[in-house]
Amino acid sequence: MQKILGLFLFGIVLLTNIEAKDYEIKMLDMDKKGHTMVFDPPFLQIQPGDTITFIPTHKSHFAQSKVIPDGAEHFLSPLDQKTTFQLNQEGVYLYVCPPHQMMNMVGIIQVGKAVNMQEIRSALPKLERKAMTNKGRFLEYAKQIQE
Ligand SMILES: [Cu+2]
Repeated sequence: MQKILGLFLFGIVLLTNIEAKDYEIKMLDMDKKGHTMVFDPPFLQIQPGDTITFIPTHKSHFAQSKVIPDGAEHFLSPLDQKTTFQLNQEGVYLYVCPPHQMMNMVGIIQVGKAVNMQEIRSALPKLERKAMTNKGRFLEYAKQIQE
């Protein structure tokens, strides 16, 4: 009986590991559609425990979280370095590329359910105001959030 239980638990651990996924986000001077200073993809929906990896395809970019769910940890990738973060806390994360925030190089990650929409709604217009070019991106990406 104990053996069976052991196998069962081992199976659950395996299953959990298989199901956690990694998502790559490229940091680009220009994407295929001609968008300048852009994360690709700029919006992701993932599950708690999944990881995101920022890929420095082009130089002089990095990623920094700006608004995160309660209890979550902020992330900050070093300049020009491939970096992976695990997002365990459910909710919506807003992040930017600090050197190109004026060009609205920004992104959104939804982890599980969008539990912090009130905070996100008030933060989006404030972050948008920092953009001198590529205006409206944050609001456009936010349309993909599943509520
Ligand atoms: Cu950048």
